Amino acid sequence: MMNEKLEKAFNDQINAEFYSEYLYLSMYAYFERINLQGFKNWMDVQRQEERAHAMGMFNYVHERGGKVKLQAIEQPDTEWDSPLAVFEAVLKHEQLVTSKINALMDVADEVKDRAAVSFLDWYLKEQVEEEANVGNVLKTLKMICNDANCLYMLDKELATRTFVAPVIG
Ligand code: OFO
Repeated sequence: MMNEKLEKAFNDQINAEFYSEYLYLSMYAYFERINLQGFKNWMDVQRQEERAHAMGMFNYVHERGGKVKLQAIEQPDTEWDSPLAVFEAVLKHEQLVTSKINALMDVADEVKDRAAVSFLDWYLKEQVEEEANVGNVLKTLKMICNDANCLYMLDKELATRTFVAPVIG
């Protein structure tokens, strides 16, 4: 059986991961509108990763005898001023998710669920990687955001990102 407080914290995080998928899908729609197909592809891969993160926790709660309670997903933003503004929002969002995973780990610690702490370790490492990846795109955008040619080159690079289903835990 899963501790009740921890179960609630996991359910909140499942919601946050589904919200992340929704947010990146909204960014995908933005890039479709402004016809940056590589950026759109990057968002598509990102949203698939978020779905995998949500389902990883979803399955884990069941595996531990807990109850998954899905919650309403908040409406994400739909408009941004530029690709740079999008990636600034992505970094801010990922930093928020990192703090949420840390808080979830604190609950697992508090109720002395070592197995959950060890499971969540994967998510923490994933956040470090995600923040670094987003930070790199952001750095490039900050250098080139006024140059259409460079934006085009970056779009080509982002078009090469592919989704690889993560092995969680
Ligand atoms: Fe689920 O890693 Fe981003 O938010």
